[in-house]
Amino acid sequence: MDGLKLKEVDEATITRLIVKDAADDWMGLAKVDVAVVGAGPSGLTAGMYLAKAGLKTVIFERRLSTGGGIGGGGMLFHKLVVQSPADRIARAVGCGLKEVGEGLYTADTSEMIARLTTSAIDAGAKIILGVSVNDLIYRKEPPRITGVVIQWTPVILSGLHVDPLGVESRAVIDCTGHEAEVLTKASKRIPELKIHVKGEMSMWAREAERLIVEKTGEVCPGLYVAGMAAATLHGTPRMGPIFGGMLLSGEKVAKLIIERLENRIGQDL
Ligand code: 48H
Repeated sequence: MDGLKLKEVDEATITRLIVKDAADDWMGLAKVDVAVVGAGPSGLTAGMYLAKAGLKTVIFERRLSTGGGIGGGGMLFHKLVVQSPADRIARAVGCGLKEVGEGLYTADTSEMIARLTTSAIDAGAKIILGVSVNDLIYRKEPPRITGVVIQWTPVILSGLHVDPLGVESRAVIDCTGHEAEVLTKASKRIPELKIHVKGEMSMWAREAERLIVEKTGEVCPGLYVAGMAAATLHGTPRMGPIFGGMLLSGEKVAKLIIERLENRIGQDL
């Protein structure tokens, strides 16, 4: 280490740099095109395609890491299964696949998390960790969702009452997985939306994968569902550690929103 010349920096400078740069980002994040809730496979895929299309996209993730349920693989074995045609998306993000049968592949969980995450970031999506979405912003006549209500996850865990902040968005996607947290909150707090969360059904991989893509879509104006949250909303089966449906669901919801927002350019929501 002889001769190593580290740039000298004091603590106050480090603090100012972090606070100023974060504040600059948050000024932009107060109003976005799309707020994605959850950085699991469906949320990261949706975020990537939305950002690629030029939409200002933020992904709020309540944990301090991305990937959601990918990391657990199948019962903690570090592999997951992807089937065609979702291998196209895995390849597009650069994830290595091992062909184990016709149209059937395995992948390492760590690589899938890393590739989906960097692809979303490279496309321009902003991923904010440690922030939970715990409510929605809505308007009446016609009833519609116009953003998300956010809070630091540690504040929620502490049980302290701290008023949250609102982020306006033209579309919100519930990609919160099994809990369908956003839709569950909306079903209780905005009854006029008539959202009924049925709860997911027991395992049937093939049917579940087909239905998850079919059920991905708009729930009410401004609010969309993708990934496992769609199974929870519509009462369709779970699939276990096969992830093609999650990638295709993320892609489908992004396409729907891109089409919808492009048709609405210049119109007030
Ligand atoms: C911010 C939140 C909030 C909140 C939750 O669980 P996920 O991986 O979800 P999907 O739908 O992208 O993928 C599902 C898949 O992982 C899975 O579980 C499968 C295939 N199961 C099959 C089976 O049979 O069990 O990711 C959701 C993410 C997580 O990272 C959460 O921490 C996060 O959303 N999240 N973030 N605000 N309110 N709620």
